[in-house]
Amino acid sequence: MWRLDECRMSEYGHPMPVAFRTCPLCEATCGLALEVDAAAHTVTKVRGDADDVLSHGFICPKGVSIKELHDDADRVRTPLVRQADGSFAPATWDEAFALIARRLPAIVEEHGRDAVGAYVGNPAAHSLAFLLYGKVLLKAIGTKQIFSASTVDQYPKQAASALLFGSGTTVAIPDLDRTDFLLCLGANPMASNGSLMTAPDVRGRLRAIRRRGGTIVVVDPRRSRTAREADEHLAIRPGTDALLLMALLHVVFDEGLEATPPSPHVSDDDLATVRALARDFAPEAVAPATGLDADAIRRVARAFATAPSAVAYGRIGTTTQAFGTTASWLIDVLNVVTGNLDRPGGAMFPLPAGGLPNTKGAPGRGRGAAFGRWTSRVRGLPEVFGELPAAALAEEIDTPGAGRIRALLTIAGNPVISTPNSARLATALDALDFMVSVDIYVNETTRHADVILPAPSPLEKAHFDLVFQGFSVRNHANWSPPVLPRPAGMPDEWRTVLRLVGVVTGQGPDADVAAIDDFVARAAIGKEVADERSPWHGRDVEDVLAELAPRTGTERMVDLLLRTGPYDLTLADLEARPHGVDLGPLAPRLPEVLRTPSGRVELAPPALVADVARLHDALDAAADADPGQLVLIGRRHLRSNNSWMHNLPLLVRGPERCTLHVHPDDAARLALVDGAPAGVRSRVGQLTATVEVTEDIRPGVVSLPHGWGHDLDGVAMGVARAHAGVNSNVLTDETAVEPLTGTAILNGIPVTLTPVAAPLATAG
Ligand SMILES: Nc1nc2c(c(=O)[nH]1)N[C@H]1C(S)=C(S)[C@@H](COP(=O)(O)OP(=O)(O)OC[C@H]3O[C@@H](n4cnc5c(=O)[nH]c(N)nc54)[C@H](O)[C@@H]3O)O[C@H]1N2
Ligand SMILES: Nc1nc2c(c(=O)[nH]1)N[C@H]1C(S)=C(S)[C@@H](COP(=O)(O)OP(=O)(O)OC[C@H]3O[C@@H](n4cnc5c(=O)[nH]c(N)nc54)[C@H](O)[C@@H]3O)O[C@H]1N2
Ligand code: SF4
Ligand SMILES: [Mo]
Repeated sequence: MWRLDECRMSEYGHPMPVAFRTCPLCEATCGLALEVDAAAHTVTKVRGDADDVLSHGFICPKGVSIKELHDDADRVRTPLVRQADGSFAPATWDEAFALIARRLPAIVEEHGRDAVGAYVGNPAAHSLAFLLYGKVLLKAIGTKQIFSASTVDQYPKQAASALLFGSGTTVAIPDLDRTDFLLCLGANPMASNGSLMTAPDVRGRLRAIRRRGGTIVVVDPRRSRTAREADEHLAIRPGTDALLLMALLHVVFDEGLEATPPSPHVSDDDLATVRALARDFAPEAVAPATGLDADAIRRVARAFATAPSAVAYGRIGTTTQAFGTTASWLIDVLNVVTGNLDRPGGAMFPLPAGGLPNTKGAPGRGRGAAFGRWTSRVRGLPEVFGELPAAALAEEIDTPGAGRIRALLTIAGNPVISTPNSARLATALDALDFMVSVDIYVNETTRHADVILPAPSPLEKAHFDLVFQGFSVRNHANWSPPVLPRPAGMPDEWRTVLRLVGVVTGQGPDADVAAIDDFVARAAIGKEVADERSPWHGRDVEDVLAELAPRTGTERMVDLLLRTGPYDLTLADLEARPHGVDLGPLAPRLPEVLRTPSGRVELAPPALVADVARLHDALDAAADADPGQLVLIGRRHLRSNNSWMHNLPLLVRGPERCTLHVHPDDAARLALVDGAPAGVRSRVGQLTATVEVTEDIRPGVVSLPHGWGHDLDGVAMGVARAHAGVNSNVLTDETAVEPLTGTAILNGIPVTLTPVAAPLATAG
């Protein structure tokens, strides 16, 4: 099934076919060149694809490890079904689906649709099966109990973007390759390879900024690898970015540095509102709370506002914190007020080939965003983008009453490691009547399942990064056919999703997947033919369906999206271009990109303006804060990927990565020793971590990466168990959520540290 795109001679002198495909492992979407050994059903070598239109040969160690992932003997290859003794036994697909069809509909029948919960994890955002059919499945289940990794991640940014621009996928992306000034808050793209900013080879792109005379300022409590690439590093106190941003705006307004007019797409009233809001946040006023020097804030504000172009960009450190949505909003307010929204070198809107909500419907105006259309059963937390907060998943399972979750479906997610108060969630999962996981490992979460349905390896699946092409620093499109055929009996992942649709819609375990797929395609075509702006407007649904034949499944859906998308492209066009199609630098899209009711950038959304009261409280609270209180933040390492790639020897070798960073002053004060264990305790839990004393962290702050803690009973990942580490989410607090989106506060957790020689009292 591989294509002979190119042929190399192997070191033994026989020809080796090379296949090209996009790496699905992170948002950078690098092009890989893979030497294929079809006979052995594997690849022999992984390189960067020098001709890839976006990544130009860049690759990171995770991309190289795709071979180990494919070969990993612990990767699940057949359905697993829990036995009476609690162990898993392999089953056929028919047996697994027969069991699901027996159990799941019965629970719905007895307890209603909301008795079934679903949690969708991060890899689903890179998987065509879930991107194209996940909504169909969730709708078919008909439950409000939908959770995902997005509420431990980026929803604050998407919510702020939806309020400003009218849709949650209308995110303004830093125009990294043309900017003269990058203000990077709470992101470490040198390790993460960029997020909500698809930009392979971040290091090259950052260095190019400085080479062309530009400036980089990084705001982070840690001197991260990105901070080391910067001209200036502001070691902020965790959770206070919104205060800093207010102070930057204060200086811009106070010193008359705003662009005039900043944008024809912003109303004078909204501008006046944000100007008035910033008045109380002079640099001197926020200095104590942020821990930053007022002069430094003034200097950065002036430099940002007077640079030929500039862009503020924030990620995890600004979203999974107490002011996530407000900080995300203020980042864009700073971009707008300084004239940097929608201009080259500023924050711009991509135009992806597969389209987004901002390429559909009437350009320039829309219904805007609505949140809180329903609330969670136990805590009354608001719905956001059709989901409830992941921080509320455990209580929705373990709190009795009507509407309690009794059955759970996890899809490419590991919430036991990734969401706050992991211990509570792990216990709750055991209280379920039934659990199904679509996943490739028996890990901390899936070990609780009754049935695990595996997916093909990434090399056995087609790939098209539908979402992240829409967050890219350059417009491009790249289609990857499978590199290797699927093993006998292994269905494509989209077929598994649609077979689940069959079960939950009462069609039994053997529903006609092809018929469901046709139904979905017809519905999508039906929308296009009814849309007067679609190239298919007025056409006959069956004619269009025939035109797309013989493609089915994800291929047909991608072809459909391309043909109705903003460029004149078909899937066949992309199939002919294995290195992708470059669609040019980002171009201005205002006002066409907007879907707000006013047809403007709504710079002062009432919900966010109201949240400024909490910022005032934070200023007051800072004055009374206990200076000795340590707070915990997270971090990422280049050779790690959330919780699930620690079973790959290439990535875990070398020094221990799951260490607790502690500043020398704090270590001395608390008698903590580099390399020795320390007890860490929070409101919800405690663990023991290895201390790494480093000047790179701000005093008063400690940092532990997330995604570790693999030594739990039942985890069938040999390498990961041997490099278990500890789970930082044992410490994070499920009751601490950002109020606007319910996103978990994962940065800024109050903790106490003790040398481990002093034994800890039991249970926190
Ligand atoms: N404390 C703290 N917690 C955090 C974060 C933090 O910074 N600090 N970060 C948060 C963020 S940003 C995220 S995105 C979440 C991630 O949270 P999750 O998405 O819940 O966790 P992952 O570790 O990404 O787990 C991915 C799961 O998908 C499975 N998988 C991998 N590939 C495939 C596939 O092709 N098909 C299927 N079906 N399954 C597959 C893996 O085996 C694994 O079980 O964690 C969050 N948690
Ligand atoms: N190698 C690797 N790459 C990844 C992942 C991975 O696990 N490993 N995960 C992927 C995923 S799912 C995501 S969402 C992205 C995330 O991408 P990034 O957001 O770039 O992720 P991090 O590297 O965790 O960087 C967050 C930074 O925020 C800082 N920080 C913590 N609290 C605060 C705060 O209150 N204020 C400020 N200003 N900074 C703070 C931390 O010290 C850290 O350096 O990475 C993706 N890429
Ligand atoms: S940076 Fe991301 S996309 Fe690129 S090779 Fe590494 S994991 Fe894959
Ligand atoms: Mo994420």
